[in-house]
Order: sequence, then structure tokens, then C-alpha cells
Amino acid sequence: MNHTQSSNLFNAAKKRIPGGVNSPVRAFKSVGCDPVFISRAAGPYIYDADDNRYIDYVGSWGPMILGHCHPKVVEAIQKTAASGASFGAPTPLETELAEMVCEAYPNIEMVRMVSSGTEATMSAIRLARGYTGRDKILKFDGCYHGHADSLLVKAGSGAATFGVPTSPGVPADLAKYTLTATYNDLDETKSMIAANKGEVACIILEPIAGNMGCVPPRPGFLEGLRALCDSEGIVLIIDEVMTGFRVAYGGAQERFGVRGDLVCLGKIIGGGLPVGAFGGKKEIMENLSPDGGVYQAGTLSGNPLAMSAGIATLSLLKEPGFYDQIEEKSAYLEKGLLEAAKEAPFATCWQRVGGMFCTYFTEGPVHSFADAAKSDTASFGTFFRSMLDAGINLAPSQFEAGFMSVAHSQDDLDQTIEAATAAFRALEA
Ligand code: KE4
Repeated sequence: MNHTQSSNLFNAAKKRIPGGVNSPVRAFKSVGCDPVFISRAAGPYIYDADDNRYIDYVGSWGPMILGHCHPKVVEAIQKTAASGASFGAPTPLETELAEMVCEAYPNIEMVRMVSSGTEATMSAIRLARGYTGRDKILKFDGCYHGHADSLLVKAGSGAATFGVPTSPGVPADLAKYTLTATYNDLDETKSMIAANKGEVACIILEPIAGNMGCVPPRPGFLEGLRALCDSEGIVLIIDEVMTGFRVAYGGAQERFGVRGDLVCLGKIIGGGLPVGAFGGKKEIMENLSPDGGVYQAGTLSGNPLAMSAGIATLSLLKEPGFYDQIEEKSAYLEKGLLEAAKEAPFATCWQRVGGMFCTYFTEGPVHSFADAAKSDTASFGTFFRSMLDAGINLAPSQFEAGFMSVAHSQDDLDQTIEAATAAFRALEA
């Protein structure tokens, strides 16, 4: 494939934008090639600046479950734009989307719109701290909840249960309030909570971990966390920024039946425009400014364009049989890729929940980040580049999930399977 234009655009971008990108994963650093610059998209396809077409399984990292440029979403944005892009004042659209979110998630009695998943989780954690009067939080290794300081933390060394920063710029004195446990390890989580009794404001987790590939909760894990939070007075924050409206209309909480005290949403509820949201029990949400003392704000929160894109998107997702289509397409792709993976010179492991999935370049199963980290990321990079050359756009990291859209046709899936068969075959042991 010719990438001349993308290469020129990348060089120009690097002069003015750090790394040439506005979000690090887009730089393709972990897959050993330069990024392609995208000029347009339609349905399941994206087109780069050299007019190469790719069947897209990134879908803007989840939002584009309808496929790109769905006519009803485009129409909604255009119509709203003609009436004004932003007012910095309340609009009916915000209440309309709030009602849709509360209808989809019965444990969300009230919801506040923000402009990103990071804002949603950052605000939910502050609210949990304000509501409980406690400072510590617990997260899980391999779960990503955006880049707020308290969440860029990894396990402290040795027996210390407190966290240490994963990024320069995060004060150690703040990181120490973040505990980290192993995903799917309920016993370890319980002992960490016991060692910090009465001090933990919230436990935050991805109900399906989509930032270390695709790691489902083991049986009893979510239920155990729910019971632990109930007994310890801890706020359970379920971060559905990725899984919300992705694995079911009611997200992972509908699928697994375990509900958080607070829920974070994003991605799909914006239909491709910047939207995040956090919501939950009225008795907690009422602590938010202006009614309560916990401050949170945003110039473009509830932006009319973003609200209209979200409303149009969710309206289509509500249609009967939508998720059956996603499941059918994803199961078909799974069957084909499992067959294709037999061509690889080493064991791989496929994990999927609904329309989100991952092929790990390790034997698996993958239940935690430590399992995922056993993957052969160099071979994943080789596979990624082969697939890109074949016109298939996968997530440019072993530790990301892929996403299905309703726009992907049988022919698109067959082309993907064919390309994967060749790419697996070309790998060296
Ligand atoms: P944003 O601030 O990127 O909108 O959302 C942060 C976030 C929060 N919670 C979960 C579960 C998430 O997956 C994310 C963001 N997801 C990544 C993809 N793994 C966004 C892609 C990127 O960082 O460019």
C-alpha cells in the first residue's frame, strides 16, 4: 500500500503536535510502523489520505457501533448545528439523553454529562470521596479509566499496598491513596480492603476489561465486589465507558446482573462526538454542585451537537434485534479467526464478549494483566502490519479490544478472515 500522503501528514503533525497525535495509542508505537492519517469514513470502512480503504475494527475505540456516518446520526448533527453549536446554558437535548441513559441503566437515577470518559471517572471518584469522606480508592491492574492523576497508578513495590505513579507528573503523595489489585482476584481485593478498613471510598473497575485486550469477569468476581462494597460502605463504580451500550443496550451490567452505585459512560453515548457521563444513586448524585458541595463543571458538558448524536445513536440501538446482529457478526468472525489462527506457528487465545474481542498472542486464558503481559507483542505487531497492508484496521496494540459494527457485511468478515489466515501463516515461530 502507498502511504506517501500519510507519511507527509505525520511529519507535518510531529512539528506541532507531540508525537504527531492527540492521543498516544494512535501513534502506532507498539506495532512498529507509522500511523495512517484518515480522511473519511463510511459504514465499516475508513479511508486514509492515500485513499486506501480499510475494514475498521477500531471504530473510534468503540463509539461507531452503527458504523461510520450513519445517515440518521449525520442528519441529527447537521440539524442541531443549524440551530447553534453551544450555548453554555441548559437545553432540552441534555434531559432527553439523560432520560435514555436512566431508562437503560435502572441503577442510574441521576446522571451528569461531561465531555470525555476521563472526566466521567475523575468526577465519579471525587464524588465517591466526597460522599464517603474517605480518601483511598482501589483499581485493578490493567484496567484503564482515563488519565486523571489518581488513576495513573500501579501497585507499590513489595508489601506496600499503596500505589506509585505510572506517569511523571503524578505526585507520589496522591498516588499513595490509590490501591491496586489483580483483576479477577477477589481474595486479594478483600484482603486489601481489610488492610485499609474504613479508608476506601470506592472500588472502580471495567466490568469487562477492554484495556488489556478483552478480559471477562470470572464467575463470582463482580458479585463478590458488590457484596464487599455493601458490607464495607464502599462506592462501587462500574466504568462502562467502553462496555456501555456495547455488549448490550444496558451494557455489562445488564449482561452480568451486577450493578454499581455509580456508573461511568462515554464513547457510544456520544455517537462519535465528545460525550462522557457519570450517574447513579440519587443519594450520591445529589452531593454534586450546585445542590451539593462536590464541585464538578464543564464548558461543553451536555453540548447540543454531542447530545443529538448520542440521542440518534441510542434510538437506533434500542431497535429490536440490534444486538442480535452484533452477536451474529461477532460470532461469525470469531469462528473464522479461530480457524485462521491454526495457521500460526504458536498458540494464540481469542476472547470475546458480544461485539468486543481480542486475539492474544499467548496460550491463555487471560484473566488478568499478568496473563495478558505474557503475549508476544512483537509477533502481534507483525500480524497487525500484515492486516493493515491487507486493508484491515485492527487496534494498534495487543492490549486493546476490537469492535464490531452493525455495518460490517458478511463479505467484510470473510475478507478479514482471509487476510488473517495469510497473516497468521506468515508469522515465524
Ligand atoms: P476518554 O477520556 O479517552 O474519553 O475515556 C477514558 C476511558 C475510560 N474508561 C475506559 C474503560 C476506557 O476504555 C477509556 C478510554 N479508552 C481508550 C481505548 N482503550 C481510548 C483510546 C485512547 O486513549 O486514545
